[in-house]
Amino acid sequence: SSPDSDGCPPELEKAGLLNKTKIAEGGRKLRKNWCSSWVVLVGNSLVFYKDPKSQSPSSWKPGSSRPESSVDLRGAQLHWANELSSKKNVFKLRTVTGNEFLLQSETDSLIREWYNTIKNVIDRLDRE
Ligand code: I3P
Repeated sequence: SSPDSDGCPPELEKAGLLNKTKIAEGGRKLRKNWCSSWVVLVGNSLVFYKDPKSQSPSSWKPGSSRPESSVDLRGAQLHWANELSSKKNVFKLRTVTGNEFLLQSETDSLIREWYNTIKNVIDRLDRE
């Protein structure tokens, strides 16, 4: 994203591999398609990249790979959503535009860290 008013690029808060599926687009329900995704939280956005492991080594260069999609966290809602999946450790992220994602990890501590970090960003933006 673009530099802030102080001229500094937004800080990278967190990055890692999570399982992801989009379940709604603009409020319209979608069929689940779980994929492993490289997720980066930077500034006010959650940015999704293809899992580098699913790409050929030659096609993936750090820094030059294009995001698949990105989510604006301003006004977003975050909820644990284990009832929405047969998988464990699932939370749902809903954007103001009505896009909904499920994110999941087999590792309890990891998913809790992601939940808390995203929640902190959403809460900070709510107070602005
Ligand atoms: C879906 C697939 C998903 C599953 C989903 C199934 O079937 O098995 O993994 O979600 O369950 O419908 P398909 O591949 O035929 O689309 P979970 O893994 O999150 O349970 P759901 O329809 O109950 O959401």
